[in-house]
Amino acid sequence: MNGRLLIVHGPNLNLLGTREPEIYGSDTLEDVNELCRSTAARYGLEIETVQSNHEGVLVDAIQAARGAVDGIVINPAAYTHTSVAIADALAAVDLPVVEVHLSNVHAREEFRKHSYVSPLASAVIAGAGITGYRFAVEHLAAQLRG
Ligand code: DHK
Repeated sequence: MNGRLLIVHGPNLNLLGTREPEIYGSDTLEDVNELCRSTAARYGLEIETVQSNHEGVLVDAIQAARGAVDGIVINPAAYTHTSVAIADALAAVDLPVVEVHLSNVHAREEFRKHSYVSPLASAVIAGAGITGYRFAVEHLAAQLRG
């Protein structure tokens, strides 16, 4: 299978590895990207990745995904709970989306339980740590295979 996935990382995920490791683990963002890359390769898929701390940059990256990739894995991080703009961009590009959270957002503060992205996602994975990204890529690969 040939195809491409876009892996989108929201704000503060550039600090993975040093940021609250008891919540987010000790793997770095590069470790996450490498896991996505190696998992995707098993299915003949390539990945592109983007991380930004800026909402508009993430919106631009999602818009650019239309016609360029076959699916999106996104951890919108804090924008999960606040961003109508990111949700609207995901709806606009009409691609399969998997939402990933490293932590179990449902076992944390009340405000983390609401996601603007979840209604648009074909799967939502939370609390599996970095392995959640592997599950997300595998799920999209299965979906794309039909
Ligand atoms: C990452 C963040 O930065 C938080 O703002 C979210 C998410 C949870 C995660 O678990 O990966 O609330």
